[in-house]
Amino acid sequence: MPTWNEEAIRRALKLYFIMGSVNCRSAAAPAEVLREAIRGGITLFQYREKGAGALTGEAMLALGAELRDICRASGIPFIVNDDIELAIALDADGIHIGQDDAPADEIRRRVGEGRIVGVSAHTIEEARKAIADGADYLGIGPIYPTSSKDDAKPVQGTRLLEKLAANGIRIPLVGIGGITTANAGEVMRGGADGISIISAIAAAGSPAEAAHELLAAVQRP
Ligand code: TZP
Ligand code: MG
Repeated sequence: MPTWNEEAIRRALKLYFIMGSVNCRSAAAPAEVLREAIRGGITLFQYREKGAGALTGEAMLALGAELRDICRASGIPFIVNDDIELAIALDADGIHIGQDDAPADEIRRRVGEGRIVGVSAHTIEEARKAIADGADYLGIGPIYPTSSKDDAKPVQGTRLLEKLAANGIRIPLVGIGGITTANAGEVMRGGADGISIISAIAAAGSPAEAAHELLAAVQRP
């Protein structure tokens, strides 16, 4: 298993694509959307099988294995959202957890050393706690309004990103929520190492073109 030092994680966070079957346009197969997104230049992928109509059980596992294999073939790290058993079953490169899940140190013990553990944080206190618990990176948001998460917290712009920087907090950070080519530069200037995206890639007419444009926006903030 590769070692994930801080710099490798920072680089991987640049264009972090998150997707499950419910995020794809109805006619588009998730595997094809992921292949296109990789072609467009995504640097990290998270399998997030959540929301109304999401797959469960064997079907969720089978799609996860298909998406993992696509990532492996292209050297893109594969992260699983929330589900420890699924992350282990898929031999994922990492897991992303929220504030309703167990603390990062407990999650790391359960998924095993060598896997990336990312944590969503909405306040500086949550960020400090996640860092103390050994998180590898933090997801900060929602930065802008999003319709991809039913229980999203209030929109906060780039305020928390800026507050973390002002407090000397240097853990790798990725912004999330409503990010598009039009506002990606603002997120990067706010102090993020990268952007995480669901709909601006998954629901795009061309996920490859969308990813390509987002990567350009991240690289020239
Ligand atoms: N967590 C905070 S906002 C969000 C998640 C999973 C959804 C982001 O999706 P989109 O479509 O990029 O706004
Ligand atoms: Mg959760």
